[in-house]
Amino acid sequence: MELFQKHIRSLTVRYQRALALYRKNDRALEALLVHSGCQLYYFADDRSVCFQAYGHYLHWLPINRPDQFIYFSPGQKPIYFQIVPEDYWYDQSIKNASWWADSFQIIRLGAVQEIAKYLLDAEVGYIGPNESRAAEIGIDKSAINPEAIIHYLDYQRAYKTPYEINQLKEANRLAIAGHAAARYCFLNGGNEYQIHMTYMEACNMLEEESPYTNIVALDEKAAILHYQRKRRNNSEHSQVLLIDAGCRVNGYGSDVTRTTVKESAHESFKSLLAGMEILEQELVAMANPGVNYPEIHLAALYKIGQLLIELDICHGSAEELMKSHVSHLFMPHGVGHLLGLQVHDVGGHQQSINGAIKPPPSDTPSLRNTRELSEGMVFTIEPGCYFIPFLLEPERSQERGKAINWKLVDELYCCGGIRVEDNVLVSEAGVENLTRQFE
Ligand SMILES: [Mn+2]
Repeated sequence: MELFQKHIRSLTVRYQRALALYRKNDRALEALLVHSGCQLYYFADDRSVCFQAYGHYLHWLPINRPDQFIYFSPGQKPIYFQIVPEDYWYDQSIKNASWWADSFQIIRLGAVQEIAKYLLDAEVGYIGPNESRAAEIGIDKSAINPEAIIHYLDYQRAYKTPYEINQLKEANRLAIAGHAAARYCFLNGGNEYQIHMTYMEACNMLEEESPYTNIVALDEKAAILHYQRKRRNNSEHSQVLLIDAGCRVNGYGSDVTRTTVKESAHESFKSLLAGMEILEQELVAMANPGVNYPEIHLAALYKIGQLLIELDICHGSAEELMKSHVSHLFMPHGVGHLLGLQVHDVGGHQQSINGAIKPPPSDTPSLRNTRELSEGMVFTIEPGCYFIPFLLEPERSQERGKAINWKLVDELYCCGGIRVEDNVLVSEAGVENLTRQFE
């Protein structure tokens, strides 16, 4: 697979630059060892925690397994230290597919400690989640996750190679098949559990293979942003489904949310959903090179204010609702985040390779992306509008609560809320919606 080879070549250039940046007490590093991570266990138990390999390791290799290592040294083919312990409790075999395996010199070992003899006297840095593992291999403490290198790598992760974009597209194609099946299940009376299982089956996916825990919320539960349960009770009278669910392909996750209503749902809520669908696509169209991501966030709040006024859910002007933060009560999260090997990908607040941070606006501390958009970036656009009693009720007796039509809000609490989320690529041509192209 030529695209993967090109991807590895791009990574090679990045890692060379990252190494060039590092110099501490006049010492340079000659090589980097990138670790997938260690298997974790629950306290006082032999049951293991579901393993998720570290992002910078997955960037090189689509093998989601503990204690695998990439050894990068400039001018040398990257080495994959493939650790395959002898074990009859678990399947430890790893199948090397030529499309990725050809890009590495593969050294198969039975135990992590055997790596040490390959490192010899080289000054090797360690990139990974487990310091004690690094120490076992003989890495100097000062060379574990050197800040300058991590900042550089985190920052660059936002720019996807054509190989990565292909993985993200495929992850979207699969997710859309799942969303279509979930919608059908809901319209035919399925409960949260059944909708969840239908989604998983349509994506041909196990829970541990999914990029994040599916959010499958009916009616009032749609107002809980990360609602994590799956109710099995009778749901034939449910009016609203909010499902936030993705798929993972070679480590790359999609992150897609759809809201569906039945014909019999509250008229105002149906209009709100129609408005949110349009609004979301307007926001996607804004995502051009040179735009600061927080501008899209502010536009979302403004447009939601307009929509709430148009539908008589709020009174006044969109400017007033922004100023009084009433809009924020209806969308209390950021409009999206960087996407890739992690669903909330790294480097969202970083402004440069040296780690300078631009924090999110103080009224939306959960905005996970404050970067300026440029070609190759992939992120989500996910405006939402919710009826959250916890946020709205205290305003009933307050001055700014006068801007809210409480009679209508009381009727809409049972509908929960709306979120519409697509995955977006900034391309040469401007914007590419990685999600809607499969619908
Ligand atoms: Mn998301």
